[in-house]
Amino acid sequence: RQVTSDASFHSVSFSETDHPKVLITGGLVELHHPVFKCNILFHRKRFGNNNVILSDIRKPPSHIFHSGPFIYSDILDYKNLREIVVNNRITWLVHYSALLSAVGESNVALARDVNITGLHNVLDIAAEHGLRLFVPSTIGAFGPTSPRNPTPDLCVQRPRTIYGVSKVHAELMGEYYHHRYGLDFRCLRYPGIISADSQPGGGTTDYAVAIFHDAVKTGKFECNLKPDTRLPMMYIDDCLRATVEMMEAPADTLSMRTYNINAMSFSPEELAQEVQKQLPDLEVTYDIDQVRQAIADSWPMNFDDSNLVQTMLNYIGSDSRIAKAN
Ligand code: AKB
Repeated sequence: RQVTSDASFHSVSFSETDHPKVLITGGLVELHHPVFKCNILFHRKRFGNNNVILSDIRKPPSHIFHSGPFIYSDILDYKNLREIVVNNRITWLVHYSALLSAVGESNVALARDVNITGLHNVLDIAAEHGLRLFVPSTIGAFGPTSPRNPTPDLCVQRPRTIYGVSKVHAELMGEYYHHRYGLDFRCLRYPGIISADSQPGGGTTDYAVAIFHDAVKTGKFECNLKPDTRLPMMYIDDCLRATVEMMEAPADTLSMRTYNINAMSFSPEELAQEVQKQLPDLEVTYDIDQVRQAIADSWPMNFDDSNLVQTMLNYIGSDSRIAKAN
């Protein structure tokens, strides 16, 4: 699959009156995916500045604060979250709050609260108010007994991290609420997300973000995974495009509610070689973090996302505007 640097969309446009009102929960700093900052800017550009509300428990940096609506929201505070949804007439909820894999292992109690209790609040509020809900899952929802090369959508899922356990729980709870209460739950299992303009966020795949920062700043990079550790990765623009397309897809085109999404797989030594093509003086050394290495060794090496590809092809095929344009 080709990785694109430009997020060109399947062209669904929203009029002034039918646009979704989106609330994005979570994570301005280390609690979060590197996806976040770009996601805000991206959703705002697409749906209109005032129709995307960013929320967190932390004070946002000024460029985020001034770029559009920001609101205090604690996903562990059910009443607060509900009030925001009601007062702002939210229709779509994108739930990014989560502690990632490595940081989750260093604070299991907090990870359990944020990733599991927080999810319960979000599910109940979304079901109660008829929201469309997106919750990202991850390659970390698989474990050492899952097939690793490739990993299909449906197979054994016995992760060994609190992050992975909480994400399997999120997938199953979301699907249960869908079948039981008709909740419009949507979920993509993200690979490691690579973005040059965000900081690593407590994940196992963080090295693939850190290498760019360190290469430019110091010309040296110390990798905490073994050189041949192969993991699925995705460029941020591709991830954002896919997420919005998943949210926009008509419900009847979705054959499942939780899909793998794939782009590429590489190892630290392969990434280092590519970066060295641009910065030949970059020095790369290895100092293995045993916790992260054990996590990475239990995760997929290659992801099979053929079900998602088929669903998106059906979606595009079913859209008469696209059919006419072609
Ligand atoms: C992590 O490494 O924990 C995350 C992920 C793959 O979900 N980036």
